[in-house]
Amino acid sequence: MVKNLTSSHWGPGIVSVNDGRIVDVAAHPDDPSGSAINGNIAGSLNGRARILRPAIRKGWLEGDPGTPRGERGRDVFVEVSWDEALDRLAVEIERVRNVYGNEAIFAGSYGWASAGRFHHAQSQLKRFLNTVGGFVRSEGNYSYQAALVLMPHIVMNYREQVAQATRWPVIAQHADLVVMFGGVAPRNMQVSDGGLSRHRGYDNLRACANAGVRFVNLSPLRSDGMPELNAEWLSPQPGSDTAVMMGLAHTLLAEGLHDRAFLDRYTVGFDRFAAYLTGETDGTPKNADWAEQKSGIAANRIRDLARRMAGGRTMIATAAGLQRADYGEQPLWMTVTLAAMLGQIGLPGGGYTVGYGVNGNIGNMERLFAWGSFPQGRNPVDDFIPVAMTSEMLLNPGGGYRFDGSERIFPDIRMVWWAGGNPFHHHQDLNRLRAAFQKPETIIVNEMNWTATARHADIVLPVAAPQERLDFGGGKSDNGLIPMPALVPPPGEARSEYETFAELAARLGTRAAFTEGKSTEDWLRAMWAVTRRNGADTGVELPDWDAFISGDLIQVPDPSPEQVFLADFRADPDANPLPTPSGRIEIYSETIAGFGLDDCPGHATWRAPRDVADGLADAYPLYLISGQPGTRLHSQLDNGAYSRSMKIEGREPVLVHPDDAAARDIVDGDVVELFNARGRCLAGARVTDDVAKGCVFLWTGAWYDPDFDAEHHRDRHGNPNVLTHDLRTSSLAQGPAAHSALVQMRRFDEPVPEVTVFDPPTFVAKGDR
Ligand SMILES: Nc1nc2c(c(=O)[nH]1)N[C@H]1C(S)=C(S)[C@@H](COP(=O)(O)OP(=O)(O)OC[C@H]3O[C@@H](n4cnc5c(=O)[nH]c(N)nc54)[C@H](O)[C@@H]3O)O[C@H]1N2
Ligand SMILES: Nc1nc2c(c(=O)[nH]1)N[C@H]1C(S)=C(S)[C@@H](COP(=O)(O)OP(=O)(O)OC[C@H]3O[C@@H](n4cnc5c(=O)[nH]c(N)nc54)[C@H](O)[C@@H]3O)O[C@H]1N2
Ligand SMILES: [Mo]
Repeated sequence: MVKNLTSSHWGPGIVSVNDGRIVDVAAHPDDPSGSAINGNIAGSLNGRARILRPAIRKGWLEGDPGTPRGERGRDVFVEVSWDEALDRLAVEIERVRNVYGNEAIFAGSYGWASAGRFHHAQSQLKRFLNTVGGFVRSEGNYSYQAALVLMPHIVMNYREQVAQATRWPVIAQHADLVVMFGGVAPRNMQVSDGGLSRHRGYDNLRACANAGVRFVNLSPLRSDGMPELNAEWLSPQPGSDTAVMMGLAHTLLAEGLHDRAFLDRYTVGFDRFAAYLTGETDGTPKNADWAEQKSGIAANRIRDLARRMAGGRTMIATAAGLQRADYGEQPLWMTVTLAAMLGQIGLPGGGYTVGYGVNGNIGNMERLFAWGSFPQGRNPVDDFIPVAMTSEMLLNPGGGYRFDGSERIFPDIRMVWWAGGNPFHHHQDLNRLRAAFQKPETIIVNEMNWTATARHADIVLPVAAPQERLDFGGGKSDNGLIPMPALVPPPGEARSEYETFAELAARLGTRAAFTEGKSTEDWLRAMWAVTRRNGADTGVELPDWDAFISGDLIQVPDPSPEQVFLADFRADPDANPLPTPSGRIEIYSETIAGFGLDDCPGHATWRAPRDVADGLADAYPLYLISGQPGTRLHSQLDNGAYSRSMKIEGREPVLVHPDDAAARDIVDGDVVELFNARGRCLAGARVTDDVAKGCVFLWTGAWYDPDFDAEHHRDRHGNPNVLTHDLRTSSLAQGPAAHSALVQMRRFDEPVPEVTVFDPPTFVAKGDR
């Protein structure tokens, strides 16, 4: 009998409790590849950085309303009672609404928060704000913003694409070759939004290799391909995949290996693209020799790969990471274009997928029916910003910008509220974000831990962790329902967001609208009733709430184990047209061409990454890649044992090629400094030929720990976003472009400073200095 279940985005866990405290969390015994990230939970929830009481920044307390004093991020905090925090917050919300209106409140609050259907931080925050007049939201995500905006123009909604991705078992049976741009990173398959009941992807990928499918991994990191795949490893210069794909496409065209019949029947605009590919329009043929110059991959290998791709059943698997880069729309459009030229879209095991590695369920599992959810209500404010424009918005109120063809104006934000995200991990150019975070009159952060974001707030509200509150888990693309009983009490005065918002709503006269008179358990029983009814409608019988919450996790059937992406469209494109203007795949898009954007014209186009085009490579010769960390989810629980076990002298590891290390007198285990004109950070050198020469790979998510006495406010810990730029993919999608940054690196010979961010900030009594 499985007891003490919990659920995280990285899978189900079994919690060991001693004396009212979590001492360990192990993976579920039935999970064939349970995640070691569970090993962070106990240490972080019991850690020194846990927020135990509401706290208010001293300079905010001392200033007049609307004119806070001091500098966010440097200031000290005063711990206060819940009543004082909520009384002051209610008055401040009223003031901001009366003086500026709800359009001055930004609660985009992007972030992963925690698994659990009810205690989802953003849903709680947004429902509360919707009862008091609404807020400016953000649209899209940091994961695949370019795909979200581009794909509907050229194929279809991106989220539906991944939900319909060809399944790996189909690939095992039918494919000869999988060409992975950016790999299918096994470390990333630990995670899926809202959780996953089993990690199935590893066995499914191994089955492909066992069935004789060959893999090619084009990536700066060898380990983006699972070792068992025995993938052939090619490492194009970061940001040059569009050029490689064009070299492949040119070879197909020049050698007559493209599928003209497919292009005629299922696509529009190939001839306009072909005129660019051959150089007819700009004098530059994008052939394999040209692609070699851009990418560093030998022309003969590109030609050979093109022939192999045309010679059998080929799946092109492009990682979402490729589009988190300058002009990130282009490798996507080129993936679709190349797959269309091969003519295998809609065939089992052929075609393309963007984002197999983006979570553990894509290509492995889908949800059969919708789980019950906590309703957010209606937002009376309809203004929004594209998700990665936070700094831009705060620094340029009233400024204009382009997004998906429209012209938009930034709102004038006075209050910022974050619950369930960590912008001082996730956003690019953190020095710029620090400047932007000085602008608002009030910043509120709900958190479990004293992250850098909490330290940059004025009012900080402590939150109970998933294992400290009653809930149930159900992943967005998963088949599992997971009981999440409250196993330990929250420490200090931390409490659930539902309790916090209910009390705040009471002060603002909207308690009844927020709670509808229900307790947490009432809501959960109602959400479970919806889940049960939706199950019954699809022939799945679920137990009642009491039986469920005291039992083991439940798995419901896979709705589509044999799924092949776009099989229906291929079978009959007239009966099943795509939702594009032409009903076909748009290799050339009149719509996008009509937007008149220099940085995203009407067909896939080569653009060099900005730092490279700007000539920064002499001063900063190394490409910085900052992918997702294997030892945690983003920045979550970074002070837990598993995450800390991989650090080097307490710093985040940076992967360095032996030649690049030797050229700088760096050996494995050294503390190094990474820097460019935007910022600098320390990290621990991990010397390995797993990473391509000329690239350094620094995992994202180390809690930002600025040293205000050092140049550029050097981060002591190793957060790559002090080095990334805050320019976005293009004015089409305005997606984050974190993977395009050049840096320099040196051995750090000065005394190595202590990492301070795992300790709480300084607290003072009111009136103290
Ligand atoms: N350089 C670089 N930067 C990147 C990326 C990259 O590849 N390179 N990747 C980007 C991507 S794809 C993403 S998705 C983002 C992720 O960015 P985020 O989603 O912001 O990262 P997380 O660390 O998951 O932040 C979640 C925060 O919510 C808190 N939290 C958890 N549960 C709760 C809760 O119940 N209530 C409250 N109030 N808080 C809670 C956690 O403690 C944590 O601090 O990062 C982006 N940033
Ligand atoms: N353990 C763990 N798993 C996670 C997450 C996590 O934080 N931790 N985060 C989850 C989230 S929110 C997301 S969005 C997904 C992200 O999933 P992905 O987008 O697939 O992940 P990334 O790690 O950003 O990028 C994948 C790989 O692309 C490669 N790459 C980067 N730039 C280039 C390039 O220019 N060319 C080529 N060919 N390759 C390049 C890098 O080597 C990198 O390892 O992962 C999810 N899974
Ligand atoms: Mo993401």
